[in-house]
Amino acid sequence: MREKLAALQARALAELADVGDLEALEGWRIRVLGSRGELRELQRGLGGLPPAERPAVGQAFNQAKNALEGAFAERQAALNALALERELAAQRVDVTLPGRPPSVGRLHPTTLIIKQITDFFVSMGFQVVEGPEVERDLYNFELLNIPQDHPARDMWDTIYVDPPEVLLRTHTSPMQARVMERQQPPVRVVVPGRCYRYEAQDATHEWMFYQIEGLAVDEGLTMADLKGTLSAFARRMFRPDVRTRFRCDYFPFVEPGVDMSISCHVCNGVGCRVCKGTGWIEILGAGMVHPRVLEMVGYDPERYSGWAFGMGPERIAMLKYDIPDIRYFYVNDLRFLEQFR
Ligand code: FA5
Repeated sequence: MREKLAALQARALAELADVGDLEALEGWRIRVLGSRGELRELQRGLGGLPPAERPAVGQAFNQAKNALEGAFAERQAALNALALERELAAQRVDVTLPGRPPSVGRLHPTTLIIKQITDFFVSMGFQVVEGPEVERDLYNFELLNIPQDHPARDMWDTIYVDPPEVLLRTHTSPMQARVMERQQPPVRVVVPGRCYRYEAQDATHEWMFYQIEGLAVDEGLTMADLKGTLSAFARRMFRPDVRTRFRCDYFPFVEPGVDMSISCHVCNGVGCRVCKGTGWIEILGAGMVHPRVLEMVGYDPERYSGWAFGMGPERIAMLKYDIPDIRYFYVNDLRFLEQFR
């Protein structure tokens, strides 16, 4: 029995020395030290020995078991260290690689252009105010001198939320009445915000777009203030030598009403594809606030006069940055958006 035990121990230790990985080591443990392993098998023979020999042989078994377990633990520690070393080598970080820059957010081109436009008017003493996109017919039409059944309502293809009173504002002009009814002149505000129209999309029309409204009311304001301020705006926004042209236009809430064009930035007024051969590009609608509008908010039109304008910032950005299609603004294509900061 002792010889068998010594032989088992010697063979098992030799095998252990050859074990090369943790999986093989576990196999060795089960085969040699497991509950049905070789050592246990041999130990079962103890019962057949004369009682006098049993204690000494039993002790020899314990020594062999301790020696094998000790050798196993040592080998296991060595193999664990080896495995860790291999893993670290495989996952080595190359500290010389260039870092990955964190992606930084940027302003949307509409936000950028609105900021540029409102910054100009703020520098001229205007305040920036905002108003509701879901609006009442009263403010979107009635108080702007566009009564029910007035044919001018056809100028705005309206999306109704709860007809006939609640709608999505078709322009930012409703804020004219909202501002005037809560303050006395002098008034100088610009109102950027989203507008909605039930219309087909094309390269220059969206069903959701922004407008910036402007309104100035005080004693003694004239068309000269309107022209001077808006021409200064055009020079700041486009080029110092840009020319402006005002022509008659109709909006029920202004009298007289005008549209303002700027000299074409591509051909400088000579006539080209961009300005359709006219040399001019229309950028906004404006006019002197209609006396009826002043009256309806409780201002005395004999004492006060005002001027107002409305422009589309996307259309301004399209001109300024040579963007061929308004639909690029709201499809969230990063290739487009990443060009602005
Ligand atoms: C108006 O909406 C008037 N409220 C402007 C105004 C205000 C006139 C104050 C007088 C006094 P109009 O419908 O022309 O006017 O729109 C003004 C600007 O909004 C246009 O010049 C254009 O730049 C922009 N706009 C209008 N419809 C769209 C659309 N579907 N998509 C993109 N921009 C648009």
